[in-house]
Order: sequence, then structure tokens, then C-alpha cells
Amino acid sequence: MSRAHPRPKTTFVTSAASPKDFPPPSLPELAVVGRSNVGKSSLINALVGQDGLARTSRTPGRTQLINWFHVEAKPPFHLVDLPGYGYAKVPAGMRDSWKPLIESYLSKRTTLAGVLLLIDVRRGAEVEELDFVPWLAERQVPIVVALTKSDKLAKNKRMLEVTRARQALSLTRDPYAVSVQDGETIEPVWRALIKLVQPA
Ligand SMILES: Nc1nc2c(ncn2[C@@H]2O[C@H](COP(=O)(O)OP(=O)(O)OP(=O)(O)O)[C@@H](O)[C@H]2O)c(=O)[nH]1
Ligand SMILES: [Mg+2]
Repeated sequence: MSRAHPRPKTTFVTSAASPKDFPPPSLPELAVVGRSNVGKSSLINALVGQDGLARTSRTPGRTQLINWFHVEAKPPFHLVDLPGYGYAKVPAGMRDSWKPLIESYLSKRTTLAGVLLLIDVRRGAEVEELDFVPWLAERQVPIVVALTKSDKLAKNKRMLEVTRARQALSLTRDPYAVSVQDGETIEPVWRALIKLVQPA
């Protein structure tokens, strides 16, 4: 069986639909970003070993707020579940409100320690990710990239997608391939994230 990391006690802090509702910056924060339905909330639950903590859904576009979770790891930090982008079926007005919300969070949050960018292994990097990675680099935000739902592809295809994403996004290392069905794939992502919140 998979060797899981210690499961840190994790609790919901708050939700926000606009910057005025953001909690005061306190702990370092790791934000989970990606297309709607890519598996952000599922991966948060897998990372902290708590099913049902962040709400998941088969219906894309479910998480429309920013959600903060307090992770009692050493050191403690916040995991932040950002609303998914790129879901065409939501009303345009709602879609338009997401971008400023996400951009305002990512560009102004003083406690932001890094971003976990998720990409569906079957879709690969698309225009949003190609824009987003340099946007974060310009702002010197550390980034960890993971390809989700790796159980959906056979190993050889998965490896190909890992290489493709690395090249498309000019990453300095391979993106992680993760599946919430396989704890062994979660562990390396956890370790990469923990590094970002260690005091210098
Ligand atoms: N097979 C498989 N399905 C997954 C995996 N991770 C997530 N899913 C499924 O993908 C769907 C979307 O997962 P969520 O975690 O809700 O995705 P999200 O990115 O939070 O979605 P939004 O909040 O709508 O942006 C759910 O049906 C999950 O069960 C995975 O590793 N493997
Ligand atoms: Mg979600």
C-alpha cells in the first residue's frame, strides 16, 4: 500500500467572494489553481487525508468562492482552494467576476508562498496555463505543477504528457502526475508544497 505522509489536522477557515472578505493575512498560503473540474478540491482532501473537507463535484464550476483551510503541519499554513476557470457553461457575468477575484488574490496576497497549478493529464496545458505560468513567474510566485487524474491514462501515455507539459510550459523539472486514487502519487506533491512554506 501507499506510504502516506502524516495527516495534518485541517479545518475550514472561511470563504470569500470578493477581496473585502479575505481573512487578514496571517500564515503562509499555498493556493491551488486550475481549470474547473480539474480536481483541485479532491487533491486538497487527498493532501490532508480528509475526505469531504473541500467540496468536490461532478458538476464543473462548483467552487465559486475562494476557500481557506488551516493545515496544522509543521510549520502551519493555509491551503487555498481557488475557483476553477474556463468553464464555458456558467453565465458570462459570473465568469467575468472570477478573473479579477483570482488575479487580485494572486497579485496582492502578501502571505502567498506558492501556487499549485493543476492540469488534467488528458487535456494537457492549454492557453490559460500557457498565459498563467509566465504571469506567476513575473511576480516571482513559486509554482508547483501537477497533472491530475493520472489513473485515466496508461503509463506510457502519462509519461508522454508529463514531457509535453514540461516542454510547453518551459518548466525546469517534470510536473508531478497525481491521482487521488493512489496515495503514492500524492506524497511527492506534499513534500514539494511543504518546502515552500518552510521559513527561509
Ligand atoms: N479518476 C479520477 N477522478 C478524479 C480525480 N480527482 C478528481 N476526480 C473527479 O473529478 C471531478 C471534479 O473534482 P473536483 O475536486 O470537484 O474538481 P475541482 O477542480 O475542485 O472543480 P471546481 O471546484 O468545479 O473548479 C469529481 O468527480 C472527482 O471525483 C482523480 O485523481 N482521478
Ligand atoms: Mg472545487
